[in-house]
Amino acid sequence: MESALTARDRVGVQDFVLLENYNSEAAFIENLRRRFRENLIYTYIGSVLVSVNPYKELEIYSKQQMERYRGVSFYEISPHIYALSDNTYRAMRTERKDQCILISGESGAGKTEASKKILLYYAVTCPTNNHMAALGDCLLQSNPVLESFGNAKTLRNDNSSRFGKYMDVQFDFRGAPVGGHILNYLLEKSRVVHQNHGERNFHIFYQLLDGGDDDLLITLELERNPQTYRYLVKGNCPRVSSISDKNNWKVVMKALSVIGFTTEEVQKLLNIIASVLHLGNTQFGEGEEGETYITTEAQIWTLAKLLGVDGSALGEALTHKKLTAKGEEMISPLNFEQAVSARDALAKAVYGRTFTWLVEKINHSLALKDEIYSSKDPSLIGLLDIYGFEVLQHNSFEQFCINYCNEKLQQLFIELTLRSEQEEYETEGIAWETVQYFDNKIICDLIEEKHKGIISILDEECLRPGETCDVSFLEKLEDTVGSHPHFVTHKLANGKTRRAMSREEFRLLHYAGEVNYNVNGFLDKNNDSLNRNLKEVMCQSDNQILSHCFRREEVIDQKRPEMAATQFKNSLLKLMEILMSKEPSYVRCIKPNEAKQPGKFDEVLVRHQVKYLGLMENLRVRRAGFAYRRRFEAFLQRYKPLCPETWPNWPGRLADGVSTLVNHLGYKAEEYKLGRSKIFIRFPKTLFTTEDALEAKKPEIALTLQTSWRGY
Ligand code: AD9
Ligand code: MG
Repeated sequence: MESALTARDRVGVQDFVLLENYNSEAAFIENLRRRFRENLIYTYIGSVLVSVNPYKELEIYSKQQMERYRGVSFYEISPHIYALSDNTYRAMRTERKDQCILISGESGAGKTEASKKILLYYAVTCPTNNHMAALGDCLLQSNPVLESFGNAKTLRNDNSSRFGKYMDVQFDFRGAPVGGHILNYLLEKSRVVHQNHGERNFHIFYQLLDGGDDDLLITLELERNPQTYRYLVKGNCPRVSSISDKNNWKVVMKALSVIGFTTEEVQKLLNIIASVLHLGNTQFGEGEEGETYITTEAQIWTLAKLLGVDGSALGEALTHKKLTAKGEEMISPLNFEQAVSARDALAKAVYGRTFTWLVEKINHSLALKDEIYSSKDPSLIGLLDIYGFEVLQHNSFEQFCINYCNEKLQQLFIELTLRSEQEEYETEGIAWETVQYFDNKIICDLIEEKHKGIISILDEECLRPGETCDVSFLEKLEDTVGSHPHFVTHKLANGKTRRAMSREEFRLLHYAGEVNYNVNGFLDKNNDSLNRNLKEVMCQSDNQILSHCFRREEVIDQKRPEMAATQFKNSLLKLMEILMSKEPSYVRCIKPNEAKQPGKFDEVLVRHQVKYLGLMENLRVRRAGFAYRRRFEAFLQRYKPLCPETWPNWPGRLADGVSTLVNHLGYKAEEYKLGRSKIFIRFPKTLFTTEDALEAKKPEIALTLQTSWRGY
């Protein structure tokens, strides 16, 4: 039999707190690498689960595996996303406190896959409620729908989430899932009209063209070839080898019907998707006097039919804008660029609002229906799967928002892990030792502070009358936050120019690394406005989805809605409140290589993520005092065979039993402390020695102990 030591050498430790050299990043990464090589993709840092994307199907997600983890203590068997799911569920049930699972990591690291596995675990293992038997299905089926409309192939991930998602699962008093609710965050709408090379638009477009039957495509007046559509050709990437658009189309159509979309609603939804494609093919010409006209007349009629609006009004609204000056309405023609941008703005608005409608509609199906349940306060588990930190060749407004969101989550992580660690020491009556860590609050403030932060400056610039442009925004930033230690532009303090940066960029020194943002398009994207006459046309649509999305009040109400970045900021602040009110668990996902390949562990890439996810700090905090902690009963139960006085049973107080046991084992005073309900052990070595003693005693006591917690 392989000795315990060699097993540890081969597969590493299953909890980083057990690393002898917990301050060494090299040891940390070596442990990850060993485990990854053995297909052991999960490792703990205390209660945090670190997951490395295997980029291959592992046979660890079966129903039998789910059963293995049900009700079993977190540390007794190998780390798993199911262990974390189960632990969270039990904490919700026993402590009657709402929980949330925060999944973070960069694009392609496995966040969405992790969230789906958690949801599946609950759908399969939780008791079902006869009234609500279909709810688990609805919960699960919401994923393919939202992925179809909200995910896309990017250079980093073939199925990249282009929106943030927070989902609450509600449980009744028996622990059966009875309801759900989704909050969505900032869909990357710019993708509807533009994609970078090698990337695609949202999956649904390709699914419809590949999977929709001939009759459907005829009705929608669509060609099968995606390359026919200007909104689909930009990335020059109509097919993705890892994706079957045809099969996924079937999956999505089925999912829509399970969730409760009627045939009519699906038809209306598809009309909208098709209309976006036709909109992209609507082209303009320039007349002799600079006026713009539509060169694709026939397209406009198809488009109007699909959008359920009047064709000539639509044509007029795409080429003219309506202004109100001194109480009088005036129509003024758009120039070529303005018409193109009005068309693109309409496509983005139509798609973006339809996506929000989809989420609302799904929420409607997931809502607690039965009064019995809504009258009682249900318990919740929230799942957060939000876009990961992103650094592209060219970073724009979207990356700015995504990375800001990751800063906020990191801040929450720091606050909550430190806070909970501190609280645990306090409740157990053990002195707390301070750990140095980088607090990224300074970067969050730089972005979000009222009046002085980047978002406020951006808003001001959007609202300032007169000539404003992206570059004037950059100048304003330089004036206001130019001296901030996390902000850099091409201007050096000595008045010289930093050559490596263009005059259109600013750089933020994020907690996760440096990112250069190009200000081109910032104002437009933040403004996110649609000409009033386009809104007027749209709110008269006889497509119910669109008339729901474009309200009359919006046209009548002249008050300017919040700008995009401020809206996002406010929704994130609300999200932080929601998360702060719950007991958090963390999944920290790591991407092993850029090539999306199995078996490849790129050390530089992994090291970078370990750094910016703050895993070393997390480990240091966890190890600040004690490497290992267990409740008295768990500790005694496991090690009692090692002491004649505690074996087979200790009749007295648990704390005395543990004390007797560790005295017998020869623990020195500096090696451990007894809290109120837990034993804290300072060094992993102490525990390894105890584990080895238990291993040696196994044949003698003929015990069927659980698998050793430390090996696998
Ligand atoms: V993004 O920020 O939305 O761009 P995610 O969500 O972090 O990103 P995702 O979960 O989509 O990444 O994972 C990317 C791909 O990695 C998946 O499509 C799978 O092919 C692969 N993956 C991720 N996790 C697992 C896993 N546990 N087992 C097998 C996996 N494959
Ligand atoms: Mg994702």
